[in-house]
Amino acid sequence: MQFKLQHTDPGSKARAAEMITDHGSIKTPIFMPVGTVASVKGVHQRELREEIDPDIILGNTYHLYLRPKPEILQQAGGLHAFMGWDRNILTDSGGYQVYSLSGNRKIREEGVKFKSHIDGSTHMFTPERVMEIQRIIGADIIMAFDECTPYPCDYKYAERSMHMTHRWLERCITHLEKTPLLYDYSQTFFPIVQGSTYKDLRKQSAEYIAGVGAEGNAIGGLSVGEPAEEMYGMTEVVCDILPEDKPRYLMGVGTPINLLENIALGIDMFDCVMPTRNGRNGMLFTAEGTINIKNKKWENDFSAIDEHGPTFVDKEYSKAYLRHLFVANEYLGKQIATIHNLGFYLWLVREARNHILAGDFTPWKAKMVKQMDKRL
Ligand code: PRF
Repeated sequence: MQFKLQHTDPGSKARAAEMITDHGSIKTPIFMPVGTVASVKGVHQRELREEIDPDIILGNTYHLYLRPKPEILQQAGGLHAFMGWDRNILTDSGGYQVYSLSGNRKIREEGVKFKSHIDGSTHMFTPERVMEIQRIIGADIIMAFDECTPYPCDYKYAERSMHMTHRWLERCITHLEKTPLLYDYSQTFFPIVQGSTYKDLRKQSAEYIAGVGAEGNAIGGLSVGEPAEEMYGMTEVVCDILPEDKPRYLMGVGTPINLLENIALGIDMFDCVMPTRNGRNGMLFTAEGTINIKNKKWENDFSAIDEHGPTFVDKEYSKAYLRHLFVANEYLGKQIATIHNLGFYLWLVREARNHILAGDFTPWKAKMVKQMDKRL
């Protein structure tokens, strides 16, 4: 993978860059739509490609391992071929999904024993197994197996967990080197910084991760319930240590405002279920603020969903119509809201990139944060 830094913002640490893999170019900052089970929920690949237009999407090792299972993905020729997506894919390692299973898993040095959320069957993820599965899934960017600590987390636990994540990282790297590529394109491996909300642990972890010399680096364990200011504090400490000439990925973040604040601190890549999940619940993100489309106030508002929005749904449908679809619980409502939200998130990071390149990211960000903070 190549990483070309194109411009750094004079008023902040924001950067515009380009990543190039065997599945094409990724212009950063980027938001990766979440396609957990080989589908960005409710969105056709054609709509994704032509309307939302992301250079990369995300899949989840945990879910794909349980269903359709690695064997089927290997027979299909990997996830790209299986789902009909010829641009980039990143897979998360399962470190976070397993953490979300709380009552149904046991974390040990060897790995994590967990119960499937589908049928209750017992499985074991080790760093080695997770590398093998990610080879089979065949994403362009694959993630280290880590432990995401909860919030709040006591210092001793956070410290021990961070060291285990570092030991797991060594096992991931050793095993990955022994596990051949299965398809005719390469894969790039990203390690993950942990350390909860403790600055000294974050520093230690970032130094350790930087020392590994990977082609890109990620920050985990944030956006798990801590106040936004605390998240920004951790991102800042870590970004100052992670190498400047490699992409930085902040996992599972966040709101549109979180994206802009973290871009300003030097983050290049994001993913989050918020635009898709909240969209299915009737929450729309716009440049002027958030909308709860189920609210009665939209009942007879025949204006476009988002006059300035980038996708066809924004202009073709009215707020009153979309509200009706939600009230009537029609599938189409969820589909329209999802396309709108993803279109908005991708527009936002493209705009951020344009303003970084133009040199006026900082004043633009201040204006946007103020606007997007509103509830309409
Ligand atoms: N680790 C992994 N994936 C993640 C996280 C993490 O800590 C987070 C935390 N917000 C989201 N996704 N592997």
